[in-house]
Amino acid sequence: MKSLDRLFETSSRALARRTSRRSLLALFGQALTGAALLPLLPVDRASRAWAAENKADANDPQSCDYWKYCAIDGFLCSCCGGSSSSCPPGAAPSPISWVGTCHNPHDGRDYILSYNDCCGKTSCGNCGCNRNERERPVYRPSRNNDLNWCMANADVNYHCTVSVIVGVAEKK
Ligand code: ABN
Repeated sequence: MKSLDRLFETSSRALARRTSRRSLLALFGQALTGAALLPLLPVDRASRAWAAENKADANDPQSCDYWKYCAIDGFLCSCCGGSSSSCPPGAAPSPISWVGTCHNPHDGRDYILSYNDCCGKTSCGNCGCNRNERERPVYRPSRNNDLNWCMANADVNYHCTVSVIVGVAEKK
């Protein structure tokens, strides 16, 4: 143990002899600058590039990233025995709904979508999806997706949600 102590003592003394207070301060400054510049170093952006290139999910009606689902909140009917725009057998579409505007990456146009809840069966539970592009507070109910739109149906049980194109959004 003593030899270890001695080793540390001699190396510390040697370092102290070789190093002035000013150079220690300089070293400290360099370390600080290095730490500050660390976030500027190039990072692996491969995953982000992968996501940008693979817009496959924007094409998949069973994926929450499907382009028509930009303002949906609920279970995707396409994962519940229906499709992106039709209710599964045994469930009835709500006659009232909320609307959103989604960008279609395929033709570069913006579409107005009606999000109707499908009602009359218990909650589907598959592919829950909550996206809120341009969603408005609940006091603007037609632009809000946090409501059970089966409220006007004879059977108010919520099953899943569809998205139906109702028009093309005009650019001003
Ligand atoms: N519009 C979908 C939904 C249904 C029930 C409760 C909240 C949201």
